[in-house]
Amino acid sequence: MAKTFFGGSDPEPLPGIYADQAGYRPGCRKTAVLTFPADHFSVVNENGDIVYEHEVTFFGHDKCSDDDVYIADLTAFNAPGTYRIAAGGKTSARFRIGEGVYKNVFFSVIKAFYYLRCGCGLEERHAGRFTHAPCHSEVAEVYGEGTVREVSGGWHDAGDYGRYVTAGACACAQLLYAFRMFPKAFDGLELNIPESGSELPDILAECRYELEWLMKMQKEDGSAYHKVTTMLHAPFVMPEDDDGQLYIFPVSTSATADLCAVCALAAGIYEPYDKPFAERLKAAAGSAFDFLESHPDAISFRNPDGCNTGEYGEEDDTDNRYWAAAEMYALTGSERAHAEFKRQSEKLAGMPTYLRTSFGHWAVGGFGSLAYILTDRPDRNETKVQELMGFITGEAYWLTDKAAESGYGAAMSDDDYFWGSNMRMMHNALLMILALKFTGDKKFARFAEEQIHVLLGRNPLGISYVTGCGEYSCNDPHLRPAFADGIDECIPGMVCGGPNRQLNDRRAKEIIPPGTPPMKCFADNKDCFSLNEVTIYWNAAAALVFAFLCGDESR
Ligand code: 9MR
Ligand code: ZN
Repeated sequence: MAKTFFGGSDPEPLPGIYADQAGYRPGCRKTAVLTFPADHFSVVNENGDIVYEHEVTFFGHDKCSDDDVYIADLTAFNAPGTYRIAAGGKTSARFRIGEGVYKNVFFSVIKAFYYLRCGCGLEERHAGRFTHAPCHSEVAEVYGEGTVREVSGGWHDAGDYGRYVTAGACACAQLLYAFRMFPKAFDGLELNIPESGSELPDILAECRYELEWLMKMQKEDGSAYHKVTTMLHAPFVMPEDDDGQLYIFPVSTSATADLCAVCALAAGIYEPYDKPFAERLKAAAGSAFDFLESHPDAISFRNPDGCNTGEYGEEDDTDNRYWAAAEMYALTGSERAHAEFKRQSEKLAGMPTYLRTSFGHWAVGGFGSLAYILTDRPDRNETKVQELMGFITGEAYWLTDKAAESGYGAAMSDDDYFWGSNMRMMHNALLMILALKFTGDKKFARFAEEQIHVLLGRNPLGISYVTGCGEYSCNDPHLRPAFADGIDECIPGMVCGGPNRQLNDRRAKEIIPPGTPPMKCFADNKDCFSLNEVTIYWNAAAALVFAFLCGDESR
């Protein structure tokens, strides 16, 4: 069982040698971090034999953790196996060296979506011990109207049981792009889900579960309801025991645009496998697009009084419309969609560049840029494509500098440690992966992989932020079924939010002492929802990076 780690004010449970607990691939750079001085380190195998020795080098002071960092560089050691690093009488957590070291964690972060399915039961043959009865399958009341609709299905968003259109569209898009860009990673990836064994790749079956729900959230006029949740977050009960009244909350243009975008993207991807489904997706995207066109002003969503579930409110929807237009253009090649893409691009030109390079959940323009860059429509504007690739590559260069300055190799600065910082770190990795594709510069591959090392344990708390993945991994996330099921081990493959210097929940403020360095503002404590909750769009962001590591041969 994974050891519970409380972080914050608790004494440091680990010895100060921090490695990626999944491990490292032969031929790749392999470093672990020591937070104490030592002359030499050893790599020790499972029999306790020393198989490699090398000197430790002093990196310097690391700002985000306030640690003095020393590096154990074992790049030259490539023999596959299971090891620990030893230095100064201390040893690291276990890790592996081998080609397939990310395979299990890649599988787990994707299987996690199945565990988050809503509106069905999870059966033992697919879910092992983590079963539950069907949940949230009753009709929901349209808030303010009193009518009801059937909107069952989709994934629970997170540790709560809400289902939110923008968040869901974004997570689904990440997975679909992972499949589109790195199909090799999904070759033979059997998820053991109810749909397994059909012609449709399992990853697409899992995404379809969400897409079917998203289409239920679309109104007859093409617009999309923002979310379906209870009025207040449920207590820590199993999903089938959450019996609060379900409400469907009002339409927003960000939800409508994101639904349009992801359905258009999906229509192209499912077309070779399931034409009728692709047609339905295309029709849904088309009617959402029509709605947006006839409603040029943003319709924003705000939680009504008395509702405390996720808001995902966005005042401005330019980046959402930009994404929708780009996907519609890529799917249909229509002049109308292209013109709309140009219009939204011009609007974004007067706004910060990150709006065209971000991948969710509050800024989705990166998907729009990617859709435009990846399309092979002959009339696309090549100058625009170069410009967009330039934005992404420019950011990626800046990120590699950041990573090089960090003792832990994280392409992150103090300000990046906010709610869901692991998503920021994974998005940064994605920008570097895209820059690798655009430029062929191999240093991007190396720095992208460094972000995974940080996620999986080479960090100042020595914790793997993915449940069930690593000897010292998060095990107590803010995830309702993980507690209500009475099983000590958490459902595996859940990516926790990560360090958050803003400490946005009461418990985090109580247990993390003032002045704690940003990269240490974390506790694996279920009450600290602003630190260790899980969400579909954090998992999906990590899945994309793992797909690169498992499916890209260009390194
Ligand atoms: O991930 C969201 C984060 O960026 C916001 O700062 C935070 C507060 O608005 O909300 C997070 O999203 C949560 C959502 O509102 C409800 N489901 C759980 C999400 C993750 O904590
Ligand atoms: Zn449910």
